Amino acid sequence: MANCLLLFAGCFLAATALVAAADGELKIEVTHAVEKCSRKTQRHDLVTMHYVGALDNGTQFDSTWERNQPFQFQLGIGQVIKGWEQGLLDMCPGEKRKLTIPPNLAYGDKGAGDAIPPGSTLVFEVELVHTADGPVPPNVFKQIDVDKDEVLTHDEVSNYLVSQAKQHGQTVDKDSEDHKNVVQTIFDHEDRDKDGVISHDEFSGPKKDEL
Ligand SMILES: [Ca+2]
Ligand SMILES: [Ca+2]
Repeated sequence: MANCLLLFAGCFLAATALVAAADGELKIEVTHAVEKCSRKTQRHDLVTMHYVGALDNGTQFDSTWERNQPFQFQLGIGQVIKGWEQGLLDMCPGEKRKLTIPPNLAYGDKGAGDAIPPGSTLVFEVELVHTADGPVPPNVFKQIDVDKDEVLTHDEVSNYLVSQAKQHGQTVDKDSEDHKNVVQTIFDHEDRDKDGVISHDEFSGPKKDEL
């Protein structure tokens, strides 16, 4: 649920940049502390963890323990919900936390699939298994903004997605409804002021040249 199966940028844009209904605060409780470790989680780390996710009414929707397979992802590049990006930093392997994540830092007023209704507050019990250096992400904004005018148009985003798909050996028909929907979904999430372009400020993906 939290990971992104598609390999191009539109995936994380669509998955993470959700418009907030009302802003709530992330609550982080350390349920098992680990005092000393040689390395704590930081941005861009490749993180391996176990988690169980539930709605705030207690309904569980996912558990890596039950699947017996920890989840791996990279922190700080928009692969996961914001509550995770913020709530899993500075953590030692073995440490356990309980994260209570308001909808604006989770799946917002859209929800996710059947399991997570719109406006859900999510409760995750997480255990960090392992953390290691990850690759520094490219400046995706720059890659998309071909004409370098510091805003992303529909065409630029569309061309970028096509080229990314090509790199992964897939062909995308620019005129297909599916593709248009993907681009539109990105604009629905990213073009917050609805002026038809995505500004540098609005863009939620990687956009810095260095750390
Ligand atoms: Ca541009
Ligand atoms: Ca805009």
